[in-house]
Amino acid sequence: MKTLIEFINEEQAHIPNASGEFTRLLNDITIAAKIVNREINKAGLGDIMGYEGKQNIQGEDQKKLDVFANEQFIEALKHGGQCCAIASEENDELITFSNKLSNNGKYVVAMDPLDGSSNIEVNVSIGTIFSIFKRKSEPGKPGTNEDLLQPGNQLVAAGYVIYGSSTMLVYSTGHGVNGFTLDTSVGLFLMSHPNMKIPEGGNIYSINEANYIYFPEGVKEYLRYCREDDPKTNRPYITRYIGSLVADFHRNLIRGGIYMYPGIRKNPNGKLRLLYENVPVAFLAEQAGGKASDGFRRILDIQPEELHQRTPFFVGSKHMVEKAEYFMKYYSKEFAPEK
Ligand code: P6P
Repeated sequence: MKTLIEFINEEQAHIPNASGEFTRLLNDITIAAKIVNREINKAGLGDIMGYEGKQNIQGEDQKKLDVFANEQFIEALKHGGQCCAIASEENDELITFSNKLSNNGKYVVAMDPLDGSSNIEVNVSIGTIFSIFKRKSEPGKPGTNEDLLQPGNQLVAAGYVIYGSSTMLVYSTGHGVNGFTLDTSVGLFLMSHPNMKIPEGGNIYSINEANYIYFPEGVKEYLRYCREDDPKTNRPYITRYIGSLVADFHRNLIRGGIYMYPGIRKNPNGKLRLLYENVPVAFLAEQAGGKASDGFRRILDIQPEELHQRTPFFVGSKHMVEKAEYFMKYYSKEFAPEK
C-alpha cells in the first residue's frame, strides 16, 4: 500500500514549481492527528475524559480532549512554520504567531479540532475537520481574519480525520478524494481508499428528527418523500443519525446518502459552522461527485462574513441533495438568503 508521504510527493510532482511547503503543512496536520488518536484510544483509561470547566464560542462545555486536540494541532502548525494563522472552533479570536517562520507561512488553516466530542464517553466515532487556504495578506506579518474569510471555491485543500473503528485521513487538493488508514503498528497513514466517489443516488438520510416540529416546510416535505413507499425508487429510505458530522458524512460518502442540518425559525442559520465544518465537507463531497448547499446556495460559493458564521447544511449524494433543494425552493422560499 502507498504511504501518505509517497502519495503527497507524487501529487507535488505535478504541481508547477511546488516548493514542498504544502507537503510539510499536511504532514504537520497528520503528526497532530496521530497524537490525538493516541489519546482518544485510551480516553477511558486516563483523566482525559470529562469537562475542562470552560465554554467555547459555541457556548459548548469544552471537554478535556477538545482542549488537548486544539493544542496539538495549533502546536504542530506553529512549529511547522507553513501556517500564519488558524481559525479554530475552540478559540473565539484568530490564532496568530509571533515567530518569524510562521509569519512568513503561505497558508492559513480553519479547523474543528475535535468535532462531535460529546460522543467520546460513549465511544462513538469523532473527527477533526480542516480547511486550508493560501494567505492573501503580505508575508512577514501575522495572518489576518481576511486571510480566513475566503469562499470555499478558493480552497487549496480540505479534509477530515475520523477516529473510529480505524483512524482515517480523507482529504482532497482538488484532484479527487483519497482515504488513508492509520497503521498504528508503524505509525503510517496508508492509502486504503483511492479516488473515493459518492454514489449519485443513495437511500440513507441523516438528520436530527427531534427538531422535526421546527423544520422548514421544505424539509418536512422532503422527509415525507423519503418515507413514502415506492420500491421503484428504493423508498422508504433508511435513516441513520450518529450525531457526529464526520461519522455520518463518512458513511454517506461510501454508501451514498444525505446529511442535513437545516435552519429553523429561531436559528435560521442552523448549528454548523461554515468555515471549518460545512466548507471542508462540501469540498470533499463535490470532489467525490456529490453536492452541498445551504438549501439554496452552493456552500463553496458563500462569502464568509465572520469566522464562526453558521449556515444550514445539505450535503451528500447529488440526486438526494437536488431533491431536498427542490422541496426547499418550492415550500420554504422564505428561508432563501437575500443574495
Ligand atoms: P445535534 C456535533 O456537535 C455536531 O457539530 C456535528 O458533528 C453533529 O452532526 C451535530 O453537531 C449534532 O447536533 O443538534 O443533532 O446534537
